[in-house]
Amino acid sequence: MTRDLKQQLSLYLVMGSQNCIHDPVTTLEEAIKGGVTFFQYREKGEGARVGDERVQLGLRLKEVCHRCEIPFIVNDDLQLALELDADGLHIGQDDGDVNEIKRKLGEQKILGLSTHNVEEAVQANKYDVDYIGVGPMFDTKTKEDIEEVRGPVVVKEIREELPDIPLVGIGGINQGNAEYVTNAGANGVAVISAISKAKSPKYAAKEFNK
Ligand code: 3NM
Repeated sequence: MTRDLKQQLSLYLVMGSQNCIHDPVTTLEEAIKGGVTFFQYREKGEGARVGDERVQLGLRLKEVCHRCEIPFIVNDDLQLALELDADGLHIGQDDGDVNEIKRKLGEQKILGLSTHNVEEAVQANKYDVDYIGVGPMFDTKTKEDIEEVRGPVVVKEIREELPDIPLVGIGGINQGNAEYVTNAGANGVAVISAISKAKSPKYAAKEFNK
């Protein structure tokens, strides 16, 4: 796990059991075989596991990530990240004091922050965050409360302001449109359904790397 963060972000799978059509542990294993380089456990929304089941699935998914030497990140929930001893945490704009969260998480851990425009990205860069997510790139049915879709042009605008910040695009990205996001300057793409709902998550991931 010593690779450069920007490289590690190249194919970022975000997922919880509620997003999967196959067993989530198998989905993750297959996706990593196909080339996924970073993973976020996002057990959230309708049908998501709660309580101890959420913790137990997290432990199993972390074990897969570590066996395959990719980072295991937890969505939103600092307490869960600490309990699972995750490699990092991904938070949204309304999740609280970013620097305080990083301090509680641990300075050596990875902290990601969702952003939606240049202003939020510039602000994120002043905080102690390791990478930013930028979305939504395209329309998506996976998340209901998305911001206005402005597309890869937002990545381009952010890249012009912040040439060095590790950045992934998210929202509606698939094997056919991912190149617009990376061509705009993203270090990688973060996807849910294009891999988690694929008949073959391994093949689906491979198709991104073409
Ligand atoms: N965040 P899919 S869009 C988790 O815009 C998430 O910040 C978004 O799912 C944002 O790859 C999104 O299936 C859902 O479109 C991404």
